[in-house]
Amino acid sequence: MNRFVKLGFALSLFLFGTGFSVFSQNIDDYAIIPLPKSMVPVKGYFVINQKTVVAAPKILNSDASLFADMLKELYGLKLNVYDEATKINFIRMKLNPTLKPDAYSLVVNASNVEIVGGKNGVFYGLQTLLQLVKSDSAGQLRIPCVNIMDEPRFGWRGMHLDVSRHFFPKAFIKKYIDYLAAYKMNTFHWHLTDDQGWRIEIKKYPKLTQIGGWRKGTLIGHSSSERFVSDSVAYGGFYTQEDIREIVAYAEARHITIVPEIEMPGHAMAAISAYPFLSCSGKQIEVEQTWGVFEDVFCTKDSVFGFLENVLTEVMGLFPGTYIHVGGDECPKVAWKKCPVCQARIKELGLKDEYELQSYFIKRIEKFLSKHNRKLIGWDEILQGGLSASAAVMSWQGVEGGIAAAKQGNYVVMTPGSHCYFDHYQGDPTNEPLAIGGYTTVEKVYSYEPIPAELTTEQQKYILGAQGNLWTEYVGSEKQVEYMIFPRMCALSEVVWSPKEGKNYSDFRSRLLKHFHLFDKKGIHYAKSIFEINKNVIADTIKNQLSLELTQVFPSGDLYYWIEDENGYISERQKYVTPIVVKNSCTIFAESRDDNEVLKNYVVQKFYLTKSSGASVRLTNPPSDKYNYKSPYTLVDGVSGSIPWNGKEWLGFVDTPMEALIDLGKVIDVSEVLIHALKAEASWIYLPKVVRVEVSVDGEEYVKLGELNESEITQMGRMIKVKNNQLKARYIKVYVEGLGLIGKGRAGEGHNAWLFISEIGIE
Ligand code: TNX
Repeated sequence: MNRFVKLGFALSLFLFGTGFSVFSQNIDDYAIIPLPKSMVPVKGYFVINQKTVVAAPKILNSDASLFADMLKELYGLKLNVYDEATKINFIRMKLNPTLKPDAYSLVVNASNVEIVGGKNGVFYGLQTLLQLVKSDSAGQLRIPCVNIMDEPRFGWRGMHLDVSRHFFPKAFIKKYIDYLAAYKMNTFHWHLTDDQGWRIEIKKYPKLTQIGGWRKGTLIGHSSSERFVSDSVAYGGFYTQEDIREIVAYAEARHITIVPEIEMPGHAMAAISAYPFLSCSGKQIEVEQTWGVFEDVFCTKDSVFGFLENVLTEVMGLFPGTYIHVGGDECPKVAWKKCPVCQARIKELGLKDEYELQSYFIKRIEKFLSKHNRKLIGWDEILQGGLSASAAVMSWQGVEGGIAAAKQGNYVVMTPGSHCYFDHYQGDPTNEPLAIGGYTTVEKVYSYEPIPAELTTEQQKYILGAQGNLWTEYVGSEKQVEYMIFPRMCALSEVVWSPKEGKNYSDFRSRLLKHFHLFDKKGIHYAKSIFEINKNVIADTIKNQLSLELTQVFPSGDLYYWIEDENGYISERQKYVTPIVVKNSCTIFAESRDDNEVLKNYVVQKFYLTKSSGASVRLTNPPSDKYNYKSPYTLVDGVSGSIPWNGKEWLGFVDTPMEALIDLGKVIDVSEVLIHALKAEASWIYLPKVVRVEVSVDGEEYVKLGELNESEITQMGRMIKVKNNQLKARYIKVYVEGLGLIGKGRAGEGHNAWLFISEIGIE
C-alpha cells in the first residue's frame, strides 16, 4: 500500500469514526514537501500561543532558535527557547544519536509537540513542523495532530548555483541556503569560477578577483543570435574570505555542506586574464563577456599545478566539507595540441592523446586533494582517459557517465540535463522569460528516478543522490534565480528525499499549491508555469480564417481574454469559450485566475495579419522532420517566429529549397511578399541565397513578381521583401533557396546551412 493510500485510509477512518463536525482536519493540512516516509494524521490540533515554549538541550539550541526566528518571520509570533520543557504547551526537541543522522520522528498532539532526531534530523523535523503551521481565520496558529517517522532516500540532496556568469551578493546566498534548507536539501554546490568571472578571494593571488572578478560588459540577448552585442557595462563582484567563512557557518547551522567548485582545466578565462602565464600561449586575454565554450584553458605545465595547489590550499582552508569540485567539463584541446610543453608531457608520460592529458591533469589534482584528506568531484568528462577510484562524478551530459562511473566503482551524483537543469525553460518558451533553451517542466523533474535501471543492486550503492543545477547565463537577477528554482526544487526534493513508491505527481501538485501560499508569504518570486495557458493558432484554410485556441492543463478553472487592436483600443475582458477568431492584426491577452488569486497566469499572442493569413498553402518539399511543427500552416498563421527561436514557430529546411504555393481563394491586388527568415549562424541557420516570387491569376501562367540575390537578401536581414507594382493574382509561388554548403571559417563549416522560415505575408 503506498503512503497516499495509507494516509487517505487513516483519514477516512477518522471521518467515519467521528463525523465531519468533530474532525475538521483535512488532507490539505498535511501538505508536506518532500513527502515524509510515513505519516499518520491524528484528530485535533496543537495551538501555538505566546506561552508556548520551545524546549531544546544546549546542543540543539541553534536549531531551536532558527525555528523560533522563522516562526516569527512568517507569523509574527516570537516564542521563547528554554533548556527544559514546561508541563504542557511546549515544542520539545531531543537528540537521539542512535538514529540515522538525517532521521527524525515528529509527534504532534493537542498539548505538545515532540521531535526526536539524529544529528540533522531534529532540524528536518522542525522544517516539517513549519510547513504544518496554519494561521486560521481567527488568526490563531494551529498545527494539525500527526505522527511522522521520516528519513531521506538519498544522502546527496544537492542544489547548485553559478555565481560566475552572474554574481549574487552574500545576503542572497544566505537566502538561497534558507530555500534549500526549507526543503531538506543538504548540499550547496557553489560554482565560484568560470570564464566570465572569478568570485572567490585568494590571498596569494589577489589579481584573481581584482582583474578576474570583473568583465567589461555582458552579452545582450541570447548567444544564439546572429551577432554578439555587449552592453559595455562593467560587471563583477566577489566574496572575500571573510564572506565565505560567514556563509559556510550559515550553511552549517542549516545542516548544509557547501561544495565549492574551482573550474579546471577549461572554463578558466577569468583566471588567465588575471595571470596570463596560466595558459599555453601566455597571451593577455580578457574576462569573457559572452557564453559558451572557449579555447583558452589552463596549460599542463608544472607552474600551473603549483598555482592550482596554492589556490586549492586556501579553498580547503575555507570549506570544511569532504568534496572539492574541480569542474573538468568542456575543455577544448586546441591549445594543448599546439603547445610544446603539453605535447612534451604527452610524450614523456606515454599518453595516447590530449584526452589522456586531461585525465593526467585531473588525477594529479586528485592526488593533491587526497593528500589533504579531501575527495575530488568533477563533471562527467573527468571519466575521459580514465579516473582514479576515489574520485566522484557528476553525471550531467545524460545518465551514461553516471552509469559508467558506478559500474567501475566511482561514486556518482546524478544531474542529467534532461531533468535537473533548472536553467532550462519550464514551460512553452513563448510564455516564459528568456532562458538558455531546453524544456524541463516541474512534472518532468518530479518524474526523475536517480537510480538507472542498468545498475545492479551492488552498483546502485554508488549513486549518492541527485542535484539541480542553476547556471546563470540568462539569470541576471535574484528574482530570476527564485523563478528558476521554485517550484522545480520542490519537485526535486521529493525525488531525493521521499520513498520512490509513494510518488504521485497529481498529489504532489495539490500539496504544491499550499506551498505557493508560503512562497507568497516569504515574498518569493516563483514560476506559475504549471498553470500555463497553452496557445494554439489554428489556420483554417477552408474558411480562410485564423483563430487562437487556449487550453490549460491545470487547474481546470475559467479563462478570460481581451484584445488590443492595432490602434491600441482594448476590448472588454470576456470569458473564453471557443477559439477566438482573429480578424485583424492584434494582440490577444488571456488570463486564468481563481478566487484567491493564487492560480493566476497570463499569456500574450501577437498577430500580424496580411492577405495570406489563413490562406491555403502547399509545400513542394516537406521541411525536415525536426522542424516541421504544423507544416505548412505555420507559414500563414499570422505569427512571426520569436527570437531566440524555438522549434514551434519555424519550418526548417536543410537539403532542399522551400517552395510554397499559396492560393488566396480569389484574384486580388498583390504588390509585396514578405518572407520572415531566421539568421542564427551559431546554430548553422543562415539567410537564403535566392528568393523568387511568381504570381498567377489562373494557376497556370505565372509572371515574376520579383527575385532577390544573396547580397540583396543580406542587406534586408530577416524580413525579406519582394516588391513590385500592383499585380492581379490568386496564386503565389514563393521559392527560397538556402545558402548551401557553409564556407570556411563560418559556424558549421563544411555542412549544409539550415534555412528557417516562419511566415509568408502578402500585401
Ligand atoms: C554546460 S553543465 C556547462 C556550463 C553551462 C551549462 C548551461 C556543465 C558541466 N557545463 O558551463 O553553464 O551547460 O546549461
